Amino acid sequence: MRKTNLNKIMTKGKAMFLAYDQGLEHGPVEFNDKNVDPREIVKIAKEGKFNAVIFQKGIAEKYSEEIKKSKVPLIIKLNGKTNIRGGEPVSTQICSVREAINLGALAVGYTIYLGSEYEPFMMKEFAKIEEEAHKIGIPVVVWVYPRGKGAEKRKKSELMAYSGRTGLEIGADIVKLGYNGSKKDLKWTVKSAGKTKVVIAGGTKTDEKNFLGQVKDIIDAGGSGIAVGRNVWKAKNPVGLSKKIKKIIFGK
Ligand code: FBP
Repeated sequence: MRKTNLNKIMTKGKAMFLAYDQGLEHGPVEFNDKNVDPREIVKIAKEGKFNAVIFQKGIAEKYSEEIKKSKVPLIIKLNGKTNIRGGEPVSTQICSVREAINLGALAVGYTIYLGSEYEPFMMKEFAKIEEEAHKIGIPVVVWVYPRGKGAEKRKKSELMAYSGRTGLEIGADIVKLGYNGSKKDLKWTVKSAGKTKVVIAGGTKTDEKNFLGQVKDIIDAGGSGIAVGRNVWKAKNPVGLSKKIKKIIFGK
């Protein structure tokens, strides 16, 4: 087992990741003429000094030249789904650890819907990925999103900390979760996640002040940063906003 090196995708335990898998998760409805082009995202990630950019394998392969040239570290999401099917949420593996590494990934990501009828299936797929990636020292990021029948019955405050703890228990290096808006809950979540780093997702586009407030909350709570998409690449000035995020996370 090789030691997992987080330094390639984090700076002293902190990170800002630019997520761009929404084309699969939500469809191009999220995009405008500019940000529909993955090259625009690579540009924002580079100029905004993100620690890494997160793509699905198709974009990683078709835009490999641009990604390599930018020198922005790459995280490849190994599972995904569209929002067309409906029903109990389930996300299936569509890329292997080996394929991701061959495409230049320095870390891999996977989503688990906690509380879904299909939770055991995703746990099992994740376990194989985690074992394979850690055997060769590749960091694993897990998106833990409570959804589906089981999650509906539980309190949001409980679920956020449970998501963080799940990341630790299943062997993720970084757990990405949705922020419920309570700083107190977020502190408990970070504590519950122990040595697993916690980053928050951005969610639907909100005003800049509100979004930067969330970034501050995660840092105040002892968390590691953000893995954000829409709030950055949908912003009027994505690079300008990235600089503000960077200042909150890294103090400069
Ligand atoms: P955002 O910052 O745009 O919310 O991105 C974070 C993310 O986890 C993406 O990686 C993913 O595509 C999307 O949210 C999933 O969205 P949803 O919450 O609708 O499933």
